[in-house]
Amino acid sequence: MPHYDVVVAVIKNPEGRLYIQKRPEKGLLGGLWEFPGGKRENGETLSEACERELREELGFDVTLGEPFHRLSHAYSHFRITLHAFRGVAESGCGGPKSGIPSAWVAVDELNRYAFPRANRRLIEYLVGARNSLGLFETSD
Ligand code: DGT
Repeated sequence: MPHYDVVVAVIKNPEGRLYIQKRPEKGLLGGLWEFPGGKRENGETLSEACERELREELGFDVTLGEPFHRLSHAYSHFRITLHAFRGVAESGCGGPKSGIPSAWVAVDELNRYAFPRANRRLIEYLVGARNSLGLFETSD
């Protein structure tokens, strides 16, 4: 079974909200929300891959930080290791380069969005670690 290293960025803005975007309706995991990122290509380090994916996907600048969480997940035809990096958007609430929907959400709102199965443990981690990660809770 093939194995891929997948890098994603958990990007926060000055309000402590996180950037998510919607995968295209057609294709693998269509219509689910995700953190921006993708598969590492041959010859890239994980952070190089993450920088590239963000350049390809996002219409705003991100300062990429360290990987802070890693997990493995098996789909029916392949396995992934998901590496989550911290990212900081220095200003405002930018969006994707393409026209796909996106949102800036508080960490406690993440569970209102349907994510790929592999993200469940990452989101649980984010909710549990929100204070140490400097993420804010919503007041509603
Ligand atoms: P490609 O070249 O069409 O295979 O696509 P890539 O490398 O741009 O990226 P993508 O997003 O299709 O592949 C990432 C894999 O990881 C895919 O099997 C879905 C899975 N995955 C699970 N959770 C996430 C997430 O939060 N973000 C991203 N980007 N992928 C996720």
